[in-house]
Amino acid sequence: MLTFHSERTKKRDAMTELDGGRLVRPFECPERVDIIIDRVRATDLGEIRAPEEYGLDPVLAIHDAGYVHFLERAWDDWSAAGMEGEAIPTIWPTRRMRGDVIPDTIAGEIGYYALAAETSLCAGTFEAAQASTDIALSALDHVMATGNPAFGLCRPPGHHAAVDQYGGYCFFNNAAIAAQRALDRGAAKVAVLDIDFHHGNGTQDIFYDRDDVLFVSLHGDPRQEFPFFLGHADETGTGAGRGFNVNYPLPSGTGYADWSETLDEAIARVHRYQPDLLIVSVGVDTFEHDPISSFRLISEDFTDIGRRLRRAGMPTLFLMEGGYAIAEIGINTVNLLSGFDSA
Ligand code: SP5
Ligand code: ZN
Repeated sequence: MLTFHSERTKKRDAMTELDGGRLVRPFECPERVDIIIDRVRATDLGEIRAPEEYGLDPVLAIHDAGYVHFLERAWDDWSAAGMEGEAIPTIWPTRRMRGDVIPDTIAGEIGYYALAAETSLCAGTFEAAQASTDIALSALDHVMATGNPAFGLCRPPGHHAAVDQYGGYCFFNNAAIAAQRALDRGAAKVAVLDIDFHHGNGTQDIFYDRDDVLFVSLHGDPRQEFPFFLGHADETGTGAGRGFNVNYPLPSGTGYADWSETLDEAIARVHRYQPDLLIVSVGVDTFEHDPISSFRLISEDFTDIGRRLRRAGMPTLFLMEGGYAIAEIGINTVNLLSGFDSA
């Protein structure tokens, strides 16, 4: 399988993540990409290609223009305001306040556009987010042109990013941007299957009232796990989108027996939809040793996931999302992709 990769993704190298009341080095770090690409090479998964540049138009087809331009200038504004650390919000338009007036200074704007505080903004974030989207779109164009699968080694990830909010390490929603381009280029229906440990709140929200994108997600129950405020089983879509959103929240400690049974149900739902394209939001943070997650998949399980996805028999685009057990991230990710190729 072809992999799309860019060194530009490493322009995001934040120093800080707010974790347990301390500032730690982010779990979502540039080495993730190095380790995956080393494994792609070591296993001869296939050719590695650089992405084309698509500019901001496909990003603006999903995201709010004020949001995109905020991200473009946020680091400069934060620095110019004399802040000494990386950019972290401290107040949000929560319940009982107003969310309809956007502040015009950086300390307020950042709370308006952030959905979580663990994700610091730093120099290079915007450029890396654009590179990540270029990777997704290049991989999409390959799948659409050839019908063959492709892997977009996106970083930063995308599935938590909503129309006008970043967080959960995500800035531009790569899967949503790719799905929209596929529709704009002639696909009638796209399915997004999100197998990251965390619920893809951004992707769900973007397509919640639409029937041209089916969103199906397996994830840690939001009663216990990030992002906490979306991802319940009763979220099934609204308006035209009713019935086109499917959540499978699973308890902490879920192992592959239960997880794979749920995957088969999810694949059956996707199959009934008969999409022209399947986009898989690939997180390998379901791994037993992931430092921030609580499922119990082992490395061999990822190979089996790939095989099951292949049997679904659809044109498939894989986009990287989470996975923070750095030592095994290459093995787990490439196991999934080579399981797909070998089935
Ligand atoms: C793309 C993706 O996987 N984003 C996940 C973002 C989760 N961020 C919050 C994680 C909080 C985990 N706290 C665990 C404490 C371990 N020291
Ligand atoms: Zn995740």
